[in-house]
Amino acid sequence: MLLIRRFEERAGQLYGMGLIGGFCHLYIGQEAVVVGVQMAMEDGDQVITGYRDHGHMLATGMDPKGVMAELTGRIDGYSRGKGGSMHMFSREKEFYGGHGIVGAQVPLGTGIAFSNRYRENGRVSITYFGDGAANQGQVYESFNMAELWKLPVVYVIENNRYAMGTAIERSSATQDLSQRGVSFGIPGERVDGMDVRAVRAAAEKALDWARSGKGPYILEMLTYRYRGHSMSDPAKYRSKEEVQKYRTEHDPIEQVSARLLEKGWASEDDLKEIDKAVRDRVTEAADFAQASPEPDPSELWTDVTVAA
Ligand SMILES: Cc1ncc(C[n+]2csc(CCOP(=O)(O)OP(=O)(O)O)c2C)c(N)n1
Ligand SMILES: [Mg+2]
Repeated sequence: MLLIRRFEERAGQLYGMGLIGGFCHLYIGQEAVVVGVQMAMEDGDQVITGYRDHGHMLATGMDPKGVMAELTGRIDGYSRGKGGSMHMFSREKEFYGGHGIVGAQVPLGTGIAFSNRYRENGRVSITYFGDGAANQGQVYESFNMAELWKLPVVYVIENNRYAMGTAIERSSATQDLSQRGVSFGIPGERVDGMDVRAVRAAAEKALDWARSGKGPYILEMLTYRYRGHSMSDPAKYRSKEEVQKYRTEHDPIEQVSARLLEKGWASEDDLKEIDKAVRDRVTEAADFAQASPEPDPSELWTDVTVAA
């Protein structure tokens, strides 16, 4: 969680310095979701998500150097500098993007689950999407097929209460998103997405369900993003007090630090050392990214389409 937090802070800085172009959606505040789910996963399980994807990549074990180099549009990035923040992939780590079209990853993630079922490989597709995406039609077409064919997919809805500048109360007729699968017979659960322990426990249950052939499962993670929707956000749709309240009372990392100290499992010095090690890793990634060259203009025609 700390690696994601520090990585995202640095990405925000590099963006401010003009080193990252295009879109950039930071994951700060939501770290417990991907980390708790990842802890429940087995090797070979796949992850797919939308454009707020840096945390998901780091959680799968993708190299921060390659992610940062991609953000800065360099040749050593995961998509050789041509995908940027929203379009990175790693077959090795079973990470399937990175998708800019809201909700588009849901049928794709369901398709991955179909492939798992077809091949009987025992893997589960973890398909993440937001509270805004939960109102997309394609989500419900996917739910129908997933339950009909008992596909091994866990839908993780990251409900951070806003879709760009629109609060969920203004856009959703029903706001308990864990129940969005009821008419298809898909079970769902609401989870405190700021508590990594709660996320892990719920994910273990959901993954067991899907892996044992019972079909899809929905986890609605109640979470919060501290930063703007993207790097250009007028921040007029919520109060500073609301953001502050989440930061001080629910921060996923602070919760863990406080628990470690309270139980005597770590000292202040131990925590400082962990923070330093993480900061060093992020600095190394940022230096690597800036030292990596931009792609040659001839690269414009490579890796863009795959000939059959
Ligand atoms: C089909 C489509 N419609 C609209 C947009 C513009 N858009 C980008 S992000 C976003 C909000 C989605 O919010 P949510 O699903 O809650 O995810 P979050 O950004 O909170 O992680 C919108 C409307 C888009 N990219 N694709
Ligand atoms: Mg949202």
